[in-house]
Amino acid sequence: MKFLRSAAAFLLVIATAAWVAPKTVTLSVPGMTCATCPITIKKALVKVPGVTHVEVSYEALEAVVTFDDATTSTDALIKATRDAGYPSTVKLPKKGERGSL
Ligand SMILES: [Cu+2]
Repeated sequence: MKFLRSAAAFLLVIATAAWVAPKTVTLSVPGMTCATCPITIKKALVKVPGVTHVEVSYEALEAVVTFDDATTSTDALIKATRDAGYPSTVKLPKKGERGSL
């Protein structure tokens, strides 16, 4: 019954993944000056353990980061961009926008 056991282990992994709710935060990164800046910032953010998705926009001067709340924190993300040379702050959603805190 080796198959059943690995199937059970697989289901457990799925259940654990569902238990940990991913969190998405938008960081304002005003220090971007050219089209390659977002690449540098994205590289720095994906290196942070727990980060699952990074979207950096040069036009909007912001980084949208999805991460595992239990593994990392917004502070760690801000530190990562700062260490890469781009200080950032949490962008609070405007009133009426989706995902308000
Ligand atoms: Cu640049």
